Amino acid sequence: MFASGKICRPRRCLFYIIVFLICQLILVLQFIVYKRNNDITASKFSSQPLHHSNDSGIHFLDWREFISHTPPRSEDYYQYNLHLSDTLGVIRNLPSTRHYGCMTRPFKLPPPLASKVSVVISFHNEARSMLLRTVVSLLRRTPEEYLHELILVDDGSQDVTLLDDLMRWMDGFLAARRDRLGLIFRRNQKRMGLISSRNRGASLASGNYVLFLDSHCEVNEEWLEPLLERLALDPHLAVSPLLDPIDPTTLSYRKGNEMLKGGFDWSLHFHWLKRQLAIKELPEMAYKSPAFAGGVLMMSRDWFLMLGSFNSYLKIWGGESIELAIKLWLCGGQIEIVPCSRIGHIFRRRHAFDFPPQSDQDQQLSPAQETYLHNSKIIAESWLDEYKNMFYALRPVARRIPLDHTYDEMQKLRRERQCHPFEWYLRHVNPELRLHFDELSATGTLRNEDRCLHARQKNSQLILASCYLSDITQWSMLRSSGQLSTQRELCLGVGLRMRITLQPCGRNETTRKSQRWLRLGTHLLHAETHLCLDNPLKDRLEMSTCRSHAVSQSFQFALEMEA
Ligand code: LR7
Ligand code: MN
Repeated sequence: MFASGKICRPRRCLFYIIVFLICQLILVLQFIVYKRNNDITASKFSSQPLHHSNDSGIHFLDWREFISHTPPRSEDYYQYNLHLSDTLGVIRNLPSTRHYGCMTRPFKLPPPLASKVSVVISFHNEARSMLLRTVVSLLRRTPEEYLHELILVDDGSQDVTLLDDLMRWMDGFLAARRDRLGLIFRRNQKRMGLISSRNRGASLASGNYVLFLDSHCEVNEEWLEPLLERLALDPHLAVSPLLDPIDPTTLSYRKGNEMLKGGFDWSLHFHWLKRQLAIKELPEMAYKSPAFAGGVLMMSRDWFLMLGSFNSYLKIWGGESIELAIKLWLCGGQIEIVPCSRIGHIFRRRHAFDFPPQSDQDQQLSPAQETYLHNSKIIAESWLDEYKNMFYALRPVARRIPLDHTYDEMQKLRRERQCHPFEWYLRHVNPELRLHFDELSATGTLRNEDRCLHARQKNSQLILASCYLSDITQWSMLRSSGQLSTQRELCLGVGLRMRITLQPCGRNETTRKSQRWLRLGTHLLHAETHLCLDNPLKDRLEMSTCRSHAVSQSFQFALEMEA
């Protein structure tokens, strides 16, 4: 048409072309501005402040300025890469780690007015850039109509101006949205620990749900919707998202494992347990879990308060989510992990803070050990009933840790809410932890020198692996009947050519006889063959003639039951 010169004369054509090009340019510019504001990626550091003043002309803090007030500290102080965190910007794109199935279906959302969420974050000595990224990821990736308020509790951080600066920064960042979002800032003049701080935050919450979050997290796209969908089904349910690990050195965001459930062992340490898929169950479906995925959880605020919040006798750090999990299950609640909801968390290799020494600090324990034992002892005494002996047997030093209160309150709660005994939890929720105590003579890991007996999940093979004392998947049990079994009800026997076998534990006389072991000091003698369990090559069990001083024939259980 241009060539013919009939429809469009050359000057007019030129005009059209210029208009067309200008439109294109505007589109490109809009796209660039959009990218700058929304997607500051790890590789593309932004030099652009997000907001630094509002219409009233008041000067608000620019995020770079906010971060620049970070007091100089060594890397050890935070236990993650501070420099990288500072250069990463306030938000970055995260890889989508959840299952494809989560993206292809809409979530059934409850009405926003009855599903307002209060997010509680307690922090102690967190780097400014890290805290900011946690907060901004929440603000950007949470539907406004559900995010009711943010409650930030500064637990006595050394950076004393942080909270004030953060308030100023948030005012600028939120601009007009400031009126629609509740912001509560509190500072503990004296450090109280995360458990009391979270309780303090929750007591101020006015939303329908409370969510507790660490201060070095990044929530991923559409993290809240799958949780809300589940919570709407049952007012007594509590949910955890699936945690995606963020590397403390590279800050790279990886995919968390959706085949794990939360659990704990008898020393009351957190453990992951294997999740088994039921027939027709898809990996992305929400699943029941004996404990939360770490300390991130969301539940009805009223239900949380009714259960007495986190046990306020627990000190500083540790055990509170296990305690809440036990009391929740026993008193009529349930826990689910929801793999369609993803939150990234920096798993630090060691604590980034000190534990204050106890008033009557045990000289043989570090303050961190003593605090954890103190908290575990409270859980054992409040909830474990007769099974608390299992805890004391594994942690005998806990017996001498003084507690400054009695358990009347918890017993009252248990009575009032007609909570089940702990036995119920073992039977219905956490059978992995269940053992038949009456019949047991010894249990725990079975150790020969520095190796421990381990039953491989895949082919039920017995191997010797390094010892993780509290890994319950490595626990063996010696019953009073002489049967020596692994956690999954398989018993050790001796088969053809004196080979050690793992077979289903026999109930009849004949199989029982071939599965009977006797103890001669630390030796394990097979009753039928009169041979001893031996580990001559350090990686394979064999049967051989008993030799009284052979180290390779000496096996110790972590836990001997009292006769
Ligand atoms: O004295 C303190 N006061 C605090 O406010 C000590 C810590 N804290 C804050 C701290 O800044 C952080 O935000 O408490 C939070 C947890 O402390 P971390 O991150 O140093 O320890 P952690 O990651 O090992 O925490 C895990 O165990 C804790 C036991 O009390 C809590 O249950 C945490 O929630 C738990 N974190 C996770 O499981 C990661 C998932 C959370 C998310 C998202
Ligand atoms: Mn953490």
